[in-house]
Amino acid sequence: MVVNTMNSGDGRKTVITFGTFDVFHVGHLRIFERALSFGDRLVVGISTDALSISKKGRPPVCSQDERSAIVAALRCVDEVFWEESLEEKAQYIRRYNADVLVMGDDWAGKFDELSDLCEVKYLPRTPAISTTEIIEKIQVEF
Ligand code: C2G
Repeated sequence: MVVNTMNSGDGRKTVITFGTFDVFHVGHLRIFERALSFGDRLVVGISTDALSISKKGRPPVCSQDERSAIVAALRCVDEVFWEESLEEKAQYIRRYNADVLVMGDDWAGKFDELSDLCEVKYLPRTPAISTTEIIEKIQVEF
């Protein structure tokens, strides 16, 4: 079900997305740019270090404060907040009056149940770049 009313009340369409964004790379930037194309403002949930460890089984290279400082400084990002749990998306969507949730297609189908709250979109990942690949490359070549 597509919700086509603006949740933010000021006529601006709010897009929300989430991630760890560790060792920030062009794949992260491209998902922000594409996400923003579905609305007027972009709000980003930055996974805390604790959540990132539970998601990825290792601590992020960059601390939550460093990762959020980088994302918050981007022109295409209007606001950042801490994502403390994968199960609290409905609360975050309501808190930020989000009209659209955008995630990479590695999460395809995982958040469909939220489509009664907002539009849910999965976008193709940017090929041939990932934080894991960057870390492996540095470990091998440097
Ligand atoms: N991404 C992408 N292309 C890449 C790498 C990442 O489009 N080459 C997207 C991912 O699909 C995701 C976002 O960038 O939507 C952030 O990726 P990660 O930092 O790896 O975050 P992730 O572990 O997917 O966290 O609640 C959801 C989670 O917090 C998402």
